[in-house]
Amino acid sequence: MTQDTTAIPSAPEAALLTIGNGGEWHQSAAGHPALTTNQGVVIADNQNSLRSHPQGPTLLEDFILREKITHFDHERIPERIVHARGTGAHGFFELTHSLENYTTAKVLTEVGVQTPLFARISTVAGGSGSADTPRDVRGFALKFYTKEGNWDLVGNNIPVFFIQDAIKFPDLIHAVKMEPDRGFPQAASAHDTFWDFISLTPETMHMVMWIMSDRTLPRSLRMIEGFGIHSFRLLNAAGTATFVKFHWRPKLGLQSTLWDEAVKIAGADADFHRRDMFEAISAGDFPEWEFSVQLFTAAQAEAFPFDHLDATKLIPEELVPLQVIGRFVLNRWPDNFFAETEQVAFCPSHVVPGIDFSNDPLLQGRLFSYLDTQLSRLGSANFHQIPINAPQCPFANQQRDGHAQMAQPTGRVSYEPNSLAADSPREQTYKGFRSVAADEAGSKGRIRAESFADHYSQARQFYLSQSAYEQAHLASALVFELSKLDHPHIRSAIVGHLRHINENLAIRVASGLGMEALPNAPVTAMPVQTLAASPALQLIGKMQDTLKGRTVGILLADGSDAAGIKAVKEGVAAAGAKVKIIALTIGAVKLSDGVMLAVDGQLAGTPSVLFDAIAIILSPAHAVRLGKEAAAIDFVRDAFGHLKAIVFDKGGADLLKTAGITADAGVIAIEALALFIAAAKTRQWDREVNVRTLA
Ligand code: HDD
Repeated sequence: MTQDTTAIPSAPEAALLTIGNGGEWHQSAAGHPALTTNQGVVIADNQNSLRSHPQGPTLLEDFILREKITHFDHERIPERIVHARGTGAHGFFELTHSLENYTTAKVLTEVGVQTPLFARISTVAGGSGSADTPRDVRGFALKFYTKEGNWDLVGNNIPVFFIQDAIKFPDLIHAVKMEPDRGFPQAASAHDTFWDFISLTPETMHMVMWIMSDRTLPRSLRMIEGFGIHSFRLLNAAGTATFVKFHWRPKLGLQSTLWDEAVKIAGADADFHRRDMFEAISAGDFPEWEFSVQLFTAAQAEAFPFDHLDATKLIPEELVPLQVIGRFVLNRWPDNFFAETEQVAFCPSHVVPGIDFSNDPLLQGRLFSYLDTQLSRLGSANFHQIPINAPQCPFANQQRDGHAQMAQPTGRVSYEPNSLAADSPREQTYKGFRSVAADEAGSKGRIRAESFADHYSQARQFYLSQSAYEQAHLASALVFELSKLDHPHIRSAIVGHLRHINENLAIRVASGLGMEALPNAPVTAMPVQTLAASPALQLIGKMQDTLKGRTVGILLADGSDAAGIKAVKEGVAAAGAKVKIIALTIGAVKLSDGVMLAVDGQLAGTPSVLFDAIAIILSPAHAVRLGKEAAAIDFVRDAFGHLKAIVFDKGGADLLKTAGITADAGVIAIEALALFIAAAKTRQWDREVNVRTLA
């Protein structure tokens, strides 16, 4: 028999299922609500099934057992075919500059109004249980619950895409997902089928530059940009259309990890990004993005040296500047992961009056795919009734019935027009959604526009816009990925493509792969242009001079200098970062002044990859002790190898020496703490040539 011995938990621990048609709650003596079946029958024993006698079989009659197990058996729904691994949060969008000259959409015209929003940030290739930090594009989907209906902006953290036409999407995804005969690799592009597809699909080359850059290794989901990618259209009251691209930029600036770091983070904390977001929002440290648009007319678009309807192209900021029109803030973690983050359904076809699509053939295919996928993923055409998906404005129509119908419409009328129900919903000719009245003429056919034929010029522009460090990382990433292939002809084909992007890049990659000669470059449809470099495409240049959102790990032990630790903690906190205390064991350490200091992480389980910079504050005796611990040596060596700032005291210096670390500008004695704080705001890029061979 169950006993009510515990106190009633308070929210958010309390797990009340509040569905029901009212009535009195059954209460136990201790005040808990009674445990019931889904039919509301109070359960007397939730520990034992119904058996014919103590040694006898379980009885089929046990409806309580059967209901519970049946429900459990059906708890999982199909995971998303792509973007299965995601982190979601609630927030709001606030407009700061009206676009009323361009659109009637209230979300883009009512300055100061806060529109509720739900964001989901995801990796693409891995399953829902995969790690947060593989090299991958991050999906960045926004659902604006506007007064005029839901607007979904389903973007990525990269402004271009792999392919130009949606008909290629299943092939792209089949190529990157784990290979069908062996079921691996999970969440990785470094395998033959992906690069085979890429090598045979030159339109992917621009995106390949982006995915091989550090953009696909974010330090935090709070430190990535977002892009709507496609051109959309805004439509104003006069019926005039203007093309628009959407961008959003993190207030914390951009920051990435290094590849070796990302790999080690996956082992140390597979939930690194999700945990970071959870902890930030829980601490009231709400991530924020600046929201911008690029606006241009059809006539301007005609003059671009590329076709803006081709999703493998971006519009450089130097050509069409970004206009900041608002911001959004993520300030509330979901109450329930499944109900919200898993069941949220984004569809690019969800737009509101005043926002319309363009003829981008990738977008056009997406308009079909997302609605379709929700039907199999969420199992019903009524997925819009799930609270996370329901508009936060009134909605009414004559659609009826279907699986999991939650509404109970009354009356005999379920059609329109009708003369029988005066209060039934009717179309609103002047207020409702209108499409842009575009003239469309030409010959029908399976067509790839000639204006889509240049696959290399913007790839070259991206590569040439990067700093020397970023170019080296990109080349090394290509060497790593291609080194994993079984088929040499695929490697050769990729290097051949690279020759069109930049000969030096091709040489670096070929030499990193041990190729004796450069393979031939494929024939191009048109000459490759050398476009003006666009510094806005860099990542390192977009890091901000701040420690906000960052964490410094202090490695210490019994007897560590209390004054030194206090100075580091205060200095780091003043610069806006968090501090975590790491020691050999969890619990507390006794500092030099006798004060006990609580430990946040045990050394073996809290490697330095989890921090942005480290401090080593040790007594000489403990420096000797820790010098014999592989985890301590790895702690400092990895921090050094990952180009992090390190501050040390005398004992710390001993440990650094034991680990074989030679001081440089980023390895700083505690007496120069201010230098450490400044160095911690970036990576020690100049150190890199001393710690690894870059392609
Ligand atoms: Fe997609 C999910 C982003 C092209 C088909 N996509 C999905 C998600 C994001 C993107 C962020 C996850 C949404 C969430 O968190 O639930 N997808 C993009 C971007 C693209 C893109 C930025 C190109 C610019 N996608 C694309 C194409 C197709 C799809 C061309 C199909 C023709 N995408 C899907 C999908 C998914 C999806 C299969 C899986 C789960 C879902 O839709 O809801 O329908």
